[in-house]
Amino acid sequence: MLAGCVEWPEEFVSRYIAKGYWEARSLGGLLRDWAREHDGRTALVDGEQRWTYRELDERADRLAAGFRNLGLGPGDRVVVHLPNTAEFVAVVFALFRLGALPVFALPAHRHSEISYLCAYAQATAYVIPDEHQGTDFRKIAERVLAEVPSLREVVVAGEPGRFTGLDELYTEPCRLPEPDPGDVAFFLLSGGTTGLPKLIPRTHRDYAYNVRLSADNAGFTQDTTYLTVLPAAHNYAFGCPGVLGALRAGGKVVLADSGNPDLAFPLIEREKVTVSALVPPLALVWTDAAATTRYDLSSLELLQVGGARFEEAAARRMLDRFGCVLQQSFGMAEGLLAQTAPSDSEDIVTRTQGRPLSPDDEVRLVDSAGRDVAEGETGLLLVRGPYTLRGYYRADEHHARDFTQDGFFITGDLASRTPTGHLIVRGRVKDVINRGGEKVSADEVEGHLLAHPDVRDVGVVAAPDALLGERTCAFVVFRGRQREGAFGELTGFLHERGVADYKIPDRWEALEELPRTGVGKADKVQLRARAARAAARRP
Ligand code: J2J
Repeated sequence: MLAGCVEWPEEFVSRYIAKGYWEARSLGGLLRDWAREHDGRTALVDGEQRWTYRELDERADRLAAGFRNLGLGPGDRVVVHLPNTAEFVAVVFALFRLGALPVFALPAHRHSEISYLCAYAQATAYVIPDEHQGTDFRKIAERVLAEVPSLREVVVAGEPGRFTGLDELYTEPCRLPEPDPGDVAFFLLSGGTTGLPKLIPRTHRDYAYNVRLSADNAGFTQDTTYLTVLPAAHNYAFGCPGVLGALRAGGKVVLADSGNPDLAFPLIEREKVTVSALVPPLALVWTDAAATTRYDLSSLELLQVGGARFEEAAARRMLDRFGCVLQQSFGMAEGLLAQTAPSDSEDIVTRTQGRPLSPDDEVRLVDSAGRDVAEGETGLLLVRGPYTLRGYYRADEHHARDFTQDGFFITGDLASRTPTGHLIVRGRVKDVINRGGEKVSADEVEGHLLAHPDVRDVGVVAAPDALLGERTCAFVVFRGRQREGAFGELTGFLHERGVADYKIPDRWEALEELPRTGVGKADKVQLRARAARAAARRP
């Protein structure tokens, strides 16, 4: 396995293979099988572009050869920062075939995140669109290129400027050895447990299993049309079952740039979409918009909702409005995936986040002393299994904080379990704000703010919010007197540092001092209570 990654112990490897969970096929090889089986059927729809399975397969081969000509090879890290486009799918499969390792950045990321990711991964290449939603990604690339010594190539989908155009890369396919299915295929970005976001290595065989389990659970077939409105580079939309699940089944993937009903609903009608995956705020927006829409949404059979807590009342409203199957999803880029099943009762799908998908997902709920809690009680969720990581990439010094000695991943989530084995997410102990499914690491935002000369101390916490579930609230202690317009200036400062928009605090408050715990750390329990009171006063 790639240096810097933690392998499953041998007894687990043999068990997962013996039980048929892990197959001897790489992700790039799987696309070859799917293309052979589904050949002339439509695989991808992106605006007016339509690619068949054969076309996607050929493009992946020709691009793989192009990346090789650029000097990339097995094990090289490539930060892929593309929006939901057909090119995204072709690029990642090309890299899979070459054995180069895509690192999935989200479209909302900016210079700060990309620079961090490229340096952390020691990336040799960075793949971008020319421009997306008003941002020139080539400018991000210029800055990152100047800062990260390992970075050699920037590849641009669209107008390349001084860089290499993606279209120029397509060339005669060449024979490439199939990567070892047990090796890392790509990296996902962690939503954060503690500290800065970390990289999650996913292997070909563990991820293929994840896709197979979730596609089977959701009942994907050749007749599935999956609408991708969340970022395809996020685990949920990529492979739970998402884009890969639909391709595996021989279905059709429709790529959309956002979940805005003005864009999504006409696509549902035009492409006869049968399934899509949403985060809770988007589910609320869709439920409202569906009441008055003139578009025909009757093709929808299944709506998945996950990424953050989905209130029972909202779930029931959604069921009533759409009259299709609702599936709750509690997943994480680190692995574990719990989902309700289409055959579950209305109570189960509106009140729980479903059951772990593999019979070999070992889930423990423990108290602060690490003992299993009683049936029905809430505990810290630990997990070990055939598609859950055994260690973050190059994170030796934090390993003991994120994993138990016997290899359980400490998720930082609090959950309880019903007698039927369904999980209910109750909260979390990790220092992350879950802003409607988008994860904001408090440490990361605090670090940026502390870099401002006027800021002496800062504490970033979640405040409750009706639409997003949570919003980000920053408590700031200024050096000297707070200047007029100070919060506007801090917002501008974060923008200048290239921090993604969704991480900019929604609320600000100045304090003389931060409340402290007995050991002198910022008392986040008190700060959260304060943020909640403020939110109740001015929603
Ligand atoms: C409460 N919290 C949830 C839920 C995730 C499917 C769905 C989501 C993700 C995802 C994913 C939640 N209720 N239903 O990868 O495949 C919070 C938990 C979890 C963290 C993981 C998938 N579903 N969460 O959201 O890696 O705190 O993955 O640990 O972005 O989101 O975040 P992420």
